[in-house]
Amino acid sequence: EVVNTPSPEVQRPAHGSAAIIAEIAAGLLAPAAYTSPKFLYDSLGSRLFEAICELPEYYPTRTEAGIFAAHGADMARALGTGSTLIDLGAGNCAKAASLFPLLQPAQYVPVDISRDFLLGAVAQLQQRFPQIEMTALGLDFSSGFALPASVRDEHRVFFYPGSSIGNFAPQQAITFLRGLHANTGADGGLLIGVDLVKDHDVLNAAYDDAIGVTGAFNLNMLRHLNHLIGADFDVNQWRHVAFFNMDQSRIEMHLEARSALTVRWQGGERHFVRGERIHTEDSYKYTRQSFVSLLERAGFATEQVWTDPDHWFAVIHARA
Ligand code: AVJ
Repeated sequence: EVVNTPSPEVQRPAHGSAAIIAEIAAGLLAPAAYTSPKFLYDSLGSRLFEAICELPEYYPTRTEAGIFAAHGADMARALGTGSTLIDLGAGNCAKAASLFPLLQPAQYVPVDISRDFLLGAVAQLQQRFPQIEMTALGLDFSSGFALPASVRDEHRVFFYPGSSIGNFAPQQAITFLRGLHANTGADGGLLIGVDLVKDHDVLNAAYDDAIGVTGAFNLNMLRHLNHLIGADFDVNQWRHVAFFNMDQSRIEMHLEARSALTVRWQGGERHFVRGERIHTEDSYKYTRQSFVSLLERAGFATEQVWTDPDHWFAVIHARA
């Protein structure tokens, strides 16, 4: 094992647990209960998401990887080397790492809410790529964020793969992308992955797989909530529900109470009737045109769109 390599710089967030409890409680107490999908990602949740990416039904990751493999050189030409590559929701950092040989960024800034998971991944990556300066940010960027001074401001490229933008409703996505736009200099850009509308059976299977990994991923949020807000969710009393909502062009994930029950947490409680649901995630699906126009409304000009032969997924390069 190589030891004598630079170690990545680490920024830690303040633990606003009171704010987190208030945020989660507000969702659980709403008439139609909901939670933010960011709470799917504790360390186990991040690992379950990695497992999802290997499921035959979950096409986005491998379809996008195919697009990177086929067009990575083209993307590197468009983006240029020596960039400050800011990887939003980096997770295990595998997607960015696969592009390093072509993209050759000067600085790599992975950002992820699942801090410990991220730090483990970056420590390994720094050993493989000692020449790239790495600054890991373990924070929640979903409601906007300020980049620390240690992030270079030249040639910033925001990398937002995997169609995680789909977790935002379109109007929120525009607000979020405007925030990125404000942090992208004139010489910067955006490389973003977007899942496209397709056959509904394909979509439904991707979020309700045969061996139940996505169900475990969804249910694991309850364990995470127990930890975050001192709740007493019993995972056995809930089941995973996922379906494509055509009117909204989104996959919805819910957790449904198998029987009437009461959940208690630090400072609150809620009764659920049998069949009542907690809405845990949306995953919006776009057409190529609808997403390009969304980018435009956020101030970004689309330069190039790469897709797979079936047009299931798109990777888009846009300029500020
Ligand atoms: C990480 C948000 C892109 O929406 O497909 C996978 C999360 N949820 N299976 C997605 C997810 C259920 C995923 N994103």
